[in-house]
Amino acid sequence: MDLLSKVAREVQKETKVRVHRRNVERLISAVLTTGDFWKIIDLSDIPVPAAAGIVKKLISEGILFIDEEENILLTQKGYDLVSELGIAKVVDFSCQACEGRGYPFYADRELYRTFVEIAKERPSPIRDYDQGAVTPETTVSRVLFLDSRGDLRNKEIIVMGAEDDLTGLAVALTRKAKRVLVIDIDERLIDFDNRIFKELGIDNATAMVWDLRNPFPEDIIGKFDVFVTDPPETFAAFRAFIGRGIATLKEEGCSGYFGLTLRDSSIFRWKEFQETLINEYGVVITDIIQDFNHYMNWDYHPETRAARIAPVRRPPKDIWYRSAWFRIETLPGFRRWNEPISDEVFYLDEEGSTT
Ligand code: SPD
Repeated sequence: MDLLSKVAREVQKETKVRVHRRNVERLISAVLTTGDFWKIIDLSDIPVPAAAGIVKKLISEGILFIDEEENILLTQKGYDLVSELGIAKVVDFSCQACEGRGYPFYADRELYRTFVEIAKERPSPIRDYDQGAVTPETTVSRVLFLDSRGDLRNKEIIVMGAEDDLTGLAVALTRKAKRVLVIDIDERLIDFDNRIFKELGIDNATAMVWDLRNPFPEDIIGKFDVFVTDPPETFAAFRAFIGRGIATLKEEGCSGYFGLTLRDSSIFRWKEFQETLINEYGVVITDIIQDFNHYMNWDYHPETRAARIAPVRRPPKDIWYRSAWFRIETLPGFRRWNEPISDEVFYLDEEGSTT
């Protein structure tokens, strides 16, 4: 067995996070590109525990080392391996203007300016609910994406469990939807939205406190054209946010949007998520835009498992936490899931670490 396969196997055994040989190869590519641990994760697209495990294992194999400034670097043995295996640096030719999304936030300058101004007073992210807000550029691009796919104008839209991103507020600000309902567990965000709706005279939008672990009441089931959410990556949260989101949709041909990250879940889990969407819920994935969502760093990082298991103490400086933006559509015979969640594992499991 070659070294990369051995590292993958041992890291998987120790961390319980599923990884394969090419994850190790990609991480070495990332080290050729940056010495910053958090950017290495960003470029490797693997969960933090796996990245930390691979870096530590490659250090013990004499392939990597950490310098006094906590940069992760290749040793001479590492460079020899890179040359033997033909491992190349990570390159990125994605569009810098739209930040790789394909939906430039500046296409609606008025919305962007208004949103940025209002969001200055937003409540800060808290650890209790795994909060970590996306950039204003991301939020506005989400709205433009919805609009471009025919999922905004005169539509009834529910935004669930993701209002730290203020996507429901941004949708409401366009005044193009027929109705907007924002649901979140955090009363601070609900009060913030309701205050802005009142101040701006937006009377077709309302916000309501709800814990998504609880089933939705009947007056929410089957009443919306579009749902938007951004769950933590555990299976319980996937069901509570996305299963319940699908349950709010009126009929076939309705759509749902959500973010899924590879920083807190593996590509193996993505396969299981996708199987659940297709086989259990009866929906189809129409779009996946990788790295669409850019999250601003959160103040509680030093308290997280991610910080504890990292091979460096230096906290992230730039944006490193990103997620893909999914769009799904219901098909005839789609199933509405609205069961209670009793699972203890809601925000964190072996693959997640940033809460
Ligand atoms: N705890 C870090 C911030 C995480 C924000 N949630 C991202 C969910 C992606 N589906």
